[in-house]
Amino acid sequence: NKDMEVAWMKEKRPVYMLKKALESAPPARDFVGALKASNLWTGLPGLIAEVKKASPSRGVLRENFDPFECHLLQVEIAQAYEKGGAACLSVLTDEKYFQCPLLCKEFIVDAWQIYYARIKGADAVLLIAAVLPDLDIRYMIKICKMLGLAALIEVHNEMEMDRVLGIEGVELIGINNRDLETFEVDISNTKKLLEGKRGQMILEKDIIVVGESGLFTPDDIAYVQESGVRAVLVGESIVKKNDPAKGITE
Ligand code: IGP
Repeated sequence: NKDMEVAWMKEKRPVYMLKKALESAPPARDFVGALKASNLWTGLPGLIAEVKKASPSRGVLRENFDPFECHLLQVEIAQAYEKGGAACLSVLTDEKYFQCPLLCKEFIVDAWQIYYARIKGADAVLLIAAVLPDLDIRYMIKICKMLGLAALIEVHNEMEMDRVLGIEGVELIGINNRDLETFEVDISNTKKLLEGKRGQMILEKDIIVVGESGLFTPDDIAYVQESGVRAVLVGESIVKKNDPAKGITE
């Protein structure tokens, strides 16, 4: 994504300067706590509502949307999500406009990005097992803990789940229904993985599991909830609605 590259590259400060700036920043908000509270109050999975302009598999989802040069529409959609009862938001990290805790939805490949995300107001980051070796995940979780950020560790298959189970300090696991290599979506992936031995171990550990991608209807939500997820990450189906707040309650 070219927009994304440009945004990251504009920031030139090294880690020690970002650390210094963070000394006077307000603490990150409790991302996991917000999901748990929402799940408890509503009896439904806590919603992480995602704002995105386009996806590589689905193309442009909304026109007039430039999150970096003109983020007004992003702000509007996100505020509508908040009104609609989202527990958290998933955004391209930028500015501090929102009430709900924010997930920085980027491909994190370097620890520097985590500091940068925190500077930009993120309360959680996404760490994708498919792109990060275990050692990096361990190290990045430590940095997140230090900064008060939640780490959403994303897996797509048994093998990645097995790797993540061996890592200390994981409290939030996302199961992506979308295969990032083929873009194929299958919402039974969440159920399949959670029914397996490793899935059961994760649920017993009181790790919050987030069902990710390809969820469109209340039935889809109920379907993944039955297998034990306590939160969901939804983008396409709600970002496309004329009224995203209503999109959530529908
Ligand atoms: C949202 P959807 O199908 O509701 O728009 O999916 C979110 O799960 C998806 O954007 C996502 C993603 C990712 C995209 C989750 N993890 C990793 C790219 C890379």
